[in-house]
Amino acid sequence: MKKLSLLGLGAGLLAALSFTAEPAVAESTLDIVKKRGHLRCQIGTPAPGFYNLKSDGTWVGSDVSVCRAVAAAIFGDPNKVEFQSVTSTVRFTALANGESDMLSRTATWTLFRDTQLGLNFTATNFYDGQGFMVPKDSGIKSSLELKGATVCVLTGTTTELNLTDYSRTNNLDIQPVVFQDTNVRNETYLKGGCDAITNDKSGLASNKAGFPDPGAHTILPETISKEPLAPAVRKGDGQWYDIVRWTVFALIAAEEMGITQANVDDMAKNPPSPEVARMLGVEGELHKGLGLDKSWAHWIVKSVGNYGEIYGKYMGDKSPDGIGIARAGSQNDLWTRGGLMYAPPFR
Ligand SMILES: N[C@@H](CCC(=O)N[C@@H](CS)C(=O)NCC(=O)O)C(=O)O
Repeated sequence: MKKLSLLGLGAGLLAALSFTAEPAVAESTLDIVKKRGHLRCQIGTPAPGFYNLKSDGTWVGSDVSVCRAVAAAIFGDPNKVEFQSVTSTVRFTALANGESDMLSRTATWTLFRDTQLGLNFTATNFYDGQGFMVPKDSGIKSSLELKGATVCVLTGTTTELNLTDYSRTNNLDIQPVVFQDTNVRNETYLKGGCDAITNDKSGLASNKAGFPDPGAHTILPETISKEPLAPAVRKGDGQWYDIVRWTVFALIAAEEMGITQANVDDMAKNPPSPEVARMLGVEGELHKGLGLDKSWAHWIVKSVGNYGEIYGKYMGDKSPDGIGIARAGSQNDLWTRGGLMYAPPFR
């Protein structure tokens, strides 16, 4: 009897082994992307800072730059991307269904999303938190004054869930006014259809920057949640997960090592340190595990710059495309300056 059940266990193990071995022979996401000739990257509907559509039809922004960086890592060309602009409501199903290869659109990394939607979040590229914005002439100075207020919010978001938590915790009896479309939500707020708007604070800065009179609105001081925003991939392809994750790390590490879009060619010719040499593919074989060319990280920085350059262009206040969020000393600064941006070693 004992022997039999052990045999049974052995057969079960064998069956399990042959089953788990199957995905290894299936075509990898990297192969599919290479064969197709471009990356399919999901972003949001136009929002300054993250993913903005220029009048000539090109997408720009910090989340857009991550898509371009992954394309550069694979093809050496940041333009080999098909951008899929989707709303918050459908984003996760569209990725899980295989309509896109990755998602890079202000998506908060949570336990539920990371484990129950067929997705994996890769690496946080913006630490955010939820806040409220009100018309300046309302005189409201704190979100704790929003008792009984109507608040415009997007559905399918952590924003909607946090709003309910915050209202319950503080007995505010807030009345959510729920939208699927960012533009309709913004228009409703601007017409006075709700007392406040709630969003990630970077999202509020983005919304404000797009309003006809940005100075007429105030972002209230409270931050009511943690919103680590991170690109996500479909579960089940570890190499693809690593490619997207290490693309984000390459952007951060490049800033830490002082590698910029302007100096990356010189750095590769004359690396100032062994780690720069390894990262830029001049020494070692680090690219092999990713299945990419040895110049993958060089191509990334050459194409989109390092993390700080991207931040300065799109999230900061030093360029016309920026949305004016100060970085110095914030969570989005490098760890060497007191922030949370930290990449594991390139070795
Ligand atoms: N971080 C939150 C909120 C995401 C969110 O809705 N972000 C806004 C930022 S402005 C957005 O994407 N709006 C555009 C859209 O929904 O297409 C989440 O992951 O649920």
